[in-house]
Amino acid sequence: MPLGDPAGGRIALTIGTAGHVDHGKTTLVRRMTGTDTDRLEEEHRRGISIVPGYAELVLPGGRRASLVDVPGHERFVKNMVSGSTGVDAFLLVVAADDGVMPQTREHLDVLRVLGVERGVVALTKTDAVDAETAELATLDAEELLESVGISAPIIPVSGRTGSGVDDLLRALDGLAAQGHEDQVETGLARLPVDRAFVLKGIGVVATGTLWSGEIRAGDTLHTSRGHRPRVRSIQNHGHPAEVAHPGARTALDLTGIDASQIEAGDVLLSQPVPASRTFDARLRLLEGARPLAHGLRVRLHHGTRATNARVRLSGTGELQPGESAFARLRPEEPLVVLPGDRFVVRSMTPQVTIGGGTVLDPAPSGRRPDPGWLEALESGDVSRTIPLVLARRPDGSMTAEELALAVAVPPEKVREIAERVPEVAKLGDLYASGETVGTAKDRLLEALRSRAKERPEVPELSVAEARSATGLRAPLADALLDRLADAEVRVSGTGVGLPDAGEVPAELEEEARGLMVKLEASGAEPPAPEPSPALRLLLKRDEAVELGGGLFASRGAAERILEDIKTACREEGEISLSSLRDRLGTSRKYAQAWLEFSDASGVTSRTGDVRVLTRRHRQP
Ligand SMILES: Nc1nc2c(ncn2[C@@H]2O[C@H](COP(=O)(O)OP(=O)(O)OP(=O)(O)O)[C@@H](O)[C@H]2O)c(=O)[nH]1
Ligand SMILES: [Mg+2]
Repeated sequence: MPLGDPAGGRIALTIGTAGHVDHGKTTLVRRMTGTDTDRLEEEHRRGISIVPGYAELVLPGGRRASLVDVPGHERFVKNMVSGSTGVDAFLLVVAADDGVMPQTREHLDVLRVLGVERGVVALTKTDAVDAETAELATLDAEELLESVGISAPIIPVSGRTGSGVDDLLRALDGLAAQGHEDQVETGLARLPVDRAFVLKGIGVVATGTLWSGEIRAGDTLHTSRGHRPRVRSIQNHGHPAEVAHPGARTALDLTGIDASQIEAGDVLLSQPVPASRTFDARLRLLEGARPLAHGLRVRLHHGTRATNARVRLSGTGELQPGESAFARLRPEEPLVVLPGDRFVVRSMTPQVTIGGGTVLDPAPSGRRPDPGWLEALESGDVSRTIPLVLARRPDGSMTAEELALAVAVPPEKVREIAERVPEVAKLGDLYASGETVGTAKDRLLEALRSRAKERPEVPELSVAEARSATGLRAPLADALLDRLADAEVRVSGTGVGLPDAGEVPAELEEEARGLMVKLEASGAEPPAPEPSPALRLLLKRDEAVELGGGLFASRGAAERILEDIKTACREEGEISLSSLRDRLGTSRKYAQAWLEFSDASGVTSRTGDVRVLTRRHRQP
């Protein structure tokens, strides 16, 4: 950043030139900035501009503007469109000796389609014409502006002599004082790449005009193709900079990416945004265009990318000139589009600008556009659209940042609105449809109630079971459990239950006591009770043990028999099935069950036909 820069490195305005070939755009830019925006040898040789060129303009009030000088030749309108994305205001150049020509009109169309409706007209080459010719050209320009409903001052200048240039600079300063177009600060940094190349000794460099957000040295960015380059350093209009601000002509020195992995047309993002294979939009046809039929293929320009796309119109078979409709666009190459983004549409043959539009839904569901939904999105009423966005993701949830991108408002605004809108539930950092969350909660409580009924002795669901009972995806389910914990449910180390789940119903307690008496009384011949809540309660409390073969004993009886077995082994050195049978005065079946239990408890181990004490039980 240059020393003493009052704007702190910020660009007050990004201005795009426009105008017919040879009308004097580059000459005027050079006159105002001292920068020759025709960098290519071929441009010098042919005397025309081919690719957009960039210059920094310090305005009389000290504000800084970024100037994009576009080519006027009809063959390079595609480059003009790419250069004009991210522009706030136009500098329409009309040569006094030539008047309004086809690309004067087409460039203005492109700018209008991109939503750039303020600017100034420079009537240049006034040094080369008489007053009458200049007057005619002025009338021509006035008529053009009027025909498209744009008002802008028309300032006579000469790029050759410099006359009128001060007036022009003052007019541009007036625009800069108004600042940028209302840019939605969604918090996302987005840089459509217009050049990517390898600079010897530096590495991969990508350049473009930063659309939104900020990029800092050290940031890791995301490309639409999933690469994650890191920003080693930044230049703004050739000055080293710590941070790139919106509107700035930015060059990024990147690491972690090969030159083959990034190209003009890509976009660099501060967070990953899925590229759209199809999107829904409001599509407008220019007044002078031919009617557009449903299903037609067009050339779609978005950011610095141009691709073929199929247009499906909604509610009409043919779009008339000057009219608009909802449409679904299916680009041949996936595009990173966000709500509110503008795009330009050109016909395939002849290649002329026929219209453009505004992206409404970058990830539409359903087979055809849903007009009710698109109208809601278009209304910009986020208290209406946020609940709709969430309701369209019945299993899911979104963060404020994700919602911000979906409805094109800043995340703070999402938080503020979501707070007030009853259809939106907030769980931790996640937002979800109130209805989804309500249903999930009902499902969970129902599952807990039925578990308590079926298994009153262990009336809990594991956390995994509780999650799946909600029907929500894990992060949202966990957030819901968190929210309900301590009030509506009890979450403990053992699982999730209803708050009163710790208390065992009195009848069950009584039944368990009765069963316990039975187990105690049966001594060496344990019963085989039906599996019941009472039995499971005793097992859970470790008051009863399972011997195998469906036999259950009280813990006390089991300990006594194990002691007996230990004593026998210590006396005899070993114990056999028949000796235990005689000792307990029972049948082979029970003796066998006890020996197996003793083995399972680690008291004995089997060697041949007999059991011996395990090492740990050899000493009393
Ligand atoms: N007499 C006169 N000639 C001019 C003036 N401005 C530009 N020219 C001449 O017009 C020709 C085209 O000028 P450029 O500035 O390259 O025109 P351009 O609009 O940038 O052309 P493209 O970028 O190819 O569309 C050059 O020969 C210039 O010298 C002017 O104010 N007076
Ligand atoms: Mg030029």
